[in-house]
Amino acid sequence: MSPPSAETSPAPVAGRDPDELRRLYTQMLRIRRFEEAAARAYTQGKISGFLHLYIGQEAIAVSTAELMKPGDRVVTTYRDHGFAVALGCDTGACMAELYGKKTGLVGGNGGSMHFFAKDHGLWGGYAIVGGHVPVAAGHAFASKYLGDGAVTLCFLGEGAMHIGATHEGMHLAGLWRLPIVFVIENNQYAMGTPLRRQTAVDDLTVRAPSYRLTSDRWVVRDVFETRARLAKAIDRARNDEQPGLVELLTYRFRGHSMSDPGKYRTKDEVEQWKERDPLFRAEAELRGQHGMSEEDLEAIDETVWGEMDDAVRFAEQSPHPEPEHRFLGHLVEDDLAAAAGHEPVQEGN
Ligand SMILES: Cc1ncc(C[n+]2csc(CCOP(=O)(O)OP(=O)(O)O)c2C)c(N)n1
Repeated sequence: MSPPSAETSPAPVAGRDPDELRRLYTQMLRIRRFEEAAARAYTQGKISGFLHLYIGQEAIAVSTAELMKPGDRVVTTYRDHGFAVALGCDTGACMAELYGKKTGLVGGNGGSMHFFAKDHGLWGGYAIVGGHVPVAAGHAFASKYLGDGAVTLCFLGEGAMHIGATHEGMHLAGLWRLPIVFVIENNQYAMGTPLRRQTAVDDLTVRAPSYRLTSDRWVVRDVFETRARLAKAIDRARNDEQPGLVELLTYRFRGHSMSDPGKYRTKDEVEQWKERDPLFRAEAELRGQHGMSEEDLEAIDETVWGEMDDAVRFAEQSPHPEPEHRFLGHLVEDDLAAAAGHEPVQEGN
């Protein structure tokens, strides 16, 4: 696949605060190492079910977390771990969720695809492609109705742009001028299907005007640039009644899920995208422009790995939930639960 047409000249590095870059780099690295630790546990048979990794897309979740104000909401897909980590969820609880343990983010009831932490602004990972888009529009409608000033950020893969529910959600957001930004994480493939075999257009933001959404589109190579451009879309949605559609050209370096070896792409293509990898570029900038030593970079990595080792240990030592715990947080009528001999459903997180 040739480089996307939205490729622009290299991002400027002058005047960038090295301490800030180091902080953003560390956040991206925390997501990558979390995902690598999860992949290892999965390969060892300690995690079951589906596991979709966010490796390559970290700059998007990190930029988002930087921009969110209290009350703002993220509604996303099953590729949700990166958002939880970026939004400040405890990595032990995240890992325990993957292990299906009682100490997990949602008590082990959700698993990889259904992370949820409303206190951190994460209003769900959703497994049905496009199904969460009207849900996100509903969140934004609630904000507008209540006048709470919050913005909803709805993340979707490019594959979700070919789903009816997606367009129903965008349509209402545009009609009702809802405080929402739809962010397409175009990682080039929906499972093994490349974009050119999914849709007749290259640029997915061509659909924005038909819903009266503002739009922007760029290659995610730089965390500062991504943060700055996302900030504009969020600001317009929050303050000017201008909902937006943003297409972010990115790449997942692993397969669709752990069961996909990703053989449908060439080594050259992967190498091209590795050069754009925001994590790799941030590290190169820290080393090259800001004179950070190998020892300092290694020290950051060791600290991050230490956190992930602790998270894995926590998950492994945590108890499995009792069978009746599986009813918690589910939409089950209390009397049905009672008939089945269980406690009424508690308000869960
Ligand atoms: C409605 C629906 N159809 C099919 C699936 C199976 N499925 C799971 S992920 C996926 C691909 C989605 O690709 P994309 O939206 O580009 O997101 P990505 O996985 O690349 O992040 C499909 C078809 C599903 N979960 N939901």
